Amino acid sequence: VESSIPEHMREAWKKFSPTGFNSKETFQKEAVRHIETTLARSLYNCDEGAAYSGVALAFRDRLIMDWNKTQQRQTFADQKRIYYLSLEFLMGRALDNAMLNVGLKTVAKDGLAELGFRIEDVIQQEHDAALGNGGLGRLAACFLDSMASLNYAAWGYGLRYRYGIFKQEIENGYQVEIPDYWLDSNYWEFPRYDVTVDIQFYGWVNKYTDENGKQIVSWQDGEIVTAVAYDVPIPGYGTATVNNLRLWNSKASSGEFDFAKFNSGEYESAVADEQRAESISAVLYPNDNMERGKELRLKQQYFWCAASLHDIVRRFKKSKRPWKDFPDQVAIQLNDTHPTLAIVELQRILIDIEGLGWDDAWDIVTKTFGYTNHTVLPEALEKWSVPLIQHLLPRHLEIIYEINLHFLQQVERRFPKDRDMLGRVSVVEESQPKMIRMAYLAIIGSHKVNGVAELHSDLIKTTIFKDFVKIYGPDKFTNVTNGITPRRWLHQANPRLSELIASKLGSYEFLKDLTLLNKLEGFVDDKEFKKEWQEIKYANKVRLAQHIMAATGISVNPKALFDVQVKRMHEYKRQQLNIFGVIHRYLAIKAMSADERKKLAPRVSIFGGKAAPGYWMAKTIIHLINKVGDVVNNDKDVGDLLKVVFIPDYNVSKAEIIIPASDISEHISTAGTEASGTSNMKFVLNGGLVIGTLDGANIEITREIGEQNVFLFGNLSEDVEDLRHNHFYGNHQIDPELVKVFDTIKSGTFGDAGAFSSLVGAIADHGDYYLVSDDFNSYCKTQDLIDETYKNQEEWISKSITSVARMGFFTSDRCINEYADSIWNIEPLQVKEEAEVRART
Ligand code: GLS
Repeated sequence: VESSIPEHMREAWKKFSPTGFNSKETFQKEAVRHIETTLARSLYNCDEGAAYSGVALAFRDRLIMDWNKTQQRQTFADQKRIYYLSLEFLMGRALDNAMLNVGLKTVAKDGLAELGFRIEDVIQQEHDAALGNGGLGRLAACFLDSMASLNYAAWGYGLRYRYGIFKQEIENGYQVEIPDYWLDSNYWEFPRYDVTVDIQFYGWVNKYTDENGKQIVSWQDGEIVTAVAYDVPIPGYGTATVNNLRLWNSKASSGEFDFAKFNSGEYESAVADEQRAESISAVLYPNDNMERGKELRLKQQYFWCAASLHDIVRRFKKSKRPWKDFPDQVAIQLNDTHPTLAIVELQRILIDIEGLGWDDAWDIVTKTFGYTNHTVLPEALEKWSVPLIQHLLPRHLEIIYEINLHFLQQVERRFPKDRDMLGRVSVVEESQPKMIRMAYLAIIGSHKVNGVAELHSDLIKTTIFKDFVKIYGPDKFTNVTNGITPRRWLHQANPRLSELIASKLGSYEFLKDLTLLNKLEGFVDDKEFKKEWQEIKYANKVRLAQHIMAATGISVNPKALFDVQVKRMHEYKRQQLNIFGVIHRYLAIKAMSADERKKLAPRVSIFGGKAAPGYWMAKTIIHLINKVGDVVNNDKDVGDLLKVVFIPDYNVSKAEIIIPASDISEHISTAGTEASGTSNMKFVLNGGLVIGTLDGANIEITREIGEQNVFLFGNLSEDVEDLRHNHFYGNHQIDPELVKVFDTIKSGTFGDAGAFSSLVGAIADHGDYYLVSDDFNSYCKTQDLIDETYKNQEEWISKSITSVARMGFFTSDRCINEYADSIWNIEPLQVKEEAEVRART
């Protein structure tokens, strides 16, 4: 690796290269030094926040040393790299993860105790990095963790939003959104003011022939916004690899353009330009599984794609290789269609700037990209209007048309008799206005397309992308079932369970190879082990009960069965089915004799999740949950038999408290709608059982852990179409028990019935698109079975242990290896310091 410092002058440098702490004393020294100098605080005004800062800075120093080395090693090795492009990275907190991966948490714990602080309290000071909506963003975060842990040379590329997903408060039962300004005291990012890319918008396309007769295309004028890189270190577990997540921040370009304005006295308009530029990376769009088609969103997408592409190309060009080698050095994975413009941008760079011919360029492009689809919901499939693209990105629109032309010609040659096919698969939808179908563009520009669970990958091949399977053949389409990182979702969230498992398995090796969990099956009949297992679940429930009390003022009994549904609020996820089931239970309890009540297992129904601010129906469901809670929780006659809790502001760090405390969690989407789901995996890995439909990854979880360990219910995805048809033609009777629930709501038991009329009406009068009434009966019966099963705690714990033992498949390490093998064609980079890192505790 080159250096500007002459060889003979490197001695002093090497002598003073920092080494970071490695013992309790040196940790204390570093933390105190940071508190007193970096933060200018002292013994007399060091609160938990300042203690957090000192510890974060001390660990950060250690991390950076490995980070620098990793980057040098990867540059030196000059091998293929993975670039993971995602508009969302739902990282959560970083310190605990850094401690685990640096491997000096015990040292920090003891060191902090002597300084007067509890490590748990210090860790909780950190603000979540919440640059994502839900599963899609959290998946990206788990993937970064796995890529680093497996020593892949990988970069994440995203946007540095000033505001992450909003904070949710509940007022009078309604969701209220509060902006999430998260950047104060964020020690985990490094601005790289010297790494910038100028990004162009608007303008026009100039075409002419130069003196050599060559056709020149140039995109001229318009507006320039500068992208500034902010780097976030991503440490791997049990290895010295620390990868990089590069987030782009937008700022006004400091080109002559602006100076001219300032100088000509247009101060105010220059300031306005500046604010407009900064607004590009200002805020995360708060929709999950829903696209709104806003111009600023398209600007975000192009800004981020273009900046990332130029960065990647710049790095490639340093290697001085010929362009045809690009796909051997670069694999770019598109996390959903949000980065599809990267395909167009690379083609533009290659033909307009680097002077390659169309076909050579296109060959490079398609070998470079892979596209992951994360949903089949029509409202989530991205389309952008042609006039909007024309205005914002005139050259890109031309290239899109040309890509489409080449593609349609190829289709026409293959299917000369199928005239309708051309209209169906065209990237341009012939609507008013015309729309660009981003998913089609992503398929055409990639060499592999994958879904995120088996059922989902089958569905995309037989429904939304059916024609493309005909055109390209089935091999272009593949499945990589999602996974989760066991470091965060077992070890960090549930340290006692992780420790118990390690004590039985002899080491923490299972955190690197999750299939080792299968050895736990040997202990399902071990009385002592089962007791400890149960005690840990109970302790986790006590911790959650404390959180519920602090957050909502509701007192819940940790001995009750905790039934949890936490995820984004969405009609397809059917929180309404759950709350109707709760109302049904409430009515049943009210009608029970004292004897019957004694036999019933007390239950706490726990909900959490954000609704997109513009999604009225989802907000209505939150409102109903809270209103039902108000009535049920204050009904003395019901007491502990039933409590209903809505935990506000569900996020990654709350998930870490909630998930280990569940007895049952709900994954009850209409079959065929939830592409995968990933919290289902987290709950089972933490010893909770699940109630679920045969949807997404529930199917594979069931296959792995055994049908006897899952509470399945409801209709199958292959029957959904017929069932919807029945509703449409009025051949459907609503279950009488559900009618009673509706009558109770309509009678005003939970407050103004008018507030819920659209929710009830959607099911009773408007076709019940999500088939709540079709699955209600089966859902309630399955809930009764859960009550019965829970009474036999011996059996319940056995199911819990067996399930955990069989969850090895769902680690994101397995996913990443599958992507590396079947899509990226890349091998890990060996790291020799690995053993040393793994020896640290
Ligand atoms: C999602 C799906 O809805 C989830 O089922 C899936 O687990 C996740 C990650 O693949 O992607 N798609 C989406 O738009 N948001 C999601 O969470």
